[in-house]
Amino acid sequence: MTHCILIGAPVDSGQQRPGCLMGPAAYRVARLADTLAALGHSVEDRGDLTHGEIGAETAANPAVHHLPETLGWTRELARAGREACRAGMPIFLGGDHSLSLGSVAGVAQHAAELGRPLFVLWLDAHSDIHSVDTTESGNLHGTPLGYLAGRRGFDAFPPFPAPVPEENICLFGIRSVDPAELAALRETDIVVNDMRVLDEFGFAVPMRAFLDKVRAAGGMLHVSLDVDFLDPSVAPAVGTTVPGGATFREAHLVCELIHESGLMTSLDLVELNPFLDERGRTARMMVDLVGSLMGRKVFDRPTRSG
Ligand code: 6HN
Ligand code: MN
Ligand code: MN
Ligand code: MN
Repeated sequence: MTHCILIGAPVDSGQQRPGCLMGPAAYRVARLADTLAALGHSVEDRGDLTHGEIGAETAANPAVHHLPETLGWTRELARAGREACRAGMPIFLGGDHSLSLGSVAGVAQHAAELGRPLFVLWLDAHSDIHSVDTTESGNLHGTPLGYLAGRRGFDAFPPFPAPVPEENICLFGIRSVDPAELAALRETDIVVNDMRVLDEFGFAVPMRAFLDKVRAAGGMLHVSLDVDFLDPSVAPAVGTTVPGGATFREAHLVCELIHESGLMTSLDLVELNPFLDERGRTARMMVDLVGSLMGRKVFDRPTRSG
């Protein structure tokens, strides 16, 4: 049994299409807490955060927008995330993906305090490895992986508390990468499981390989689940749909494998835009995936932990 701590993060400053701020409410309406409780977990809903006081920071890159607001969210999420890690498993309810600038900062700080290595699994259509300097859209939801890996180009941000080593980061499901991101990825040892790889080997083999690595290192595992990891046919409620994503079963299998590993210690649910949904089906799909991540299964199967 896990103590699940829900942290609402109605962040929408990281992109320009209104609606992500309704995400936390949609997860609650889709009965996230009941789903977790039915699996035997305790649930504590800490409500929604705000971005707190904001300054007047500016970026050299003229495309960048809403920098002070995003910095405000980053500070608040890092604080709340670190605090929640001490009490249980934080589940961050987004909000656009810029929330991971803060959520992972809090989680990384906590892991460093425990002296344990942190691993990050990025389930996404995109690689999100821009910096404030390289983003062309100016949408800071395209930057969190660059920040948490400790890359350059984040002068406006607080230094990332304990950068995640490149080889501890795994991209899974990607199929849309900007030129500057491709150049960045080529410089790194980040594990890139793009759709080309997953088409050839399936989802289970590369996922198990990564989970085995986390286990062998005694690591903590942060999972960042972007709605657009899923194919738009099963998850239309996202502003950045890309065809060719994970099917219903592929996504559940990934979540089931993560559960069976017993390794996940924190989770982001990001990019849900309920204004784009069809009768709540994407919100329900995401809640069902959390069910699989937290132990829902058809038949008993041993869970490995540690
Ligand atoms: N996401 N690479 C594009 C950009 O605008 O920088 C898309 C970013 C998508 C962000 O997946 O959270
Ligand atoms: Mn505001
Ligand atoms: Mn993303
Ligand atoms: Mn994405």
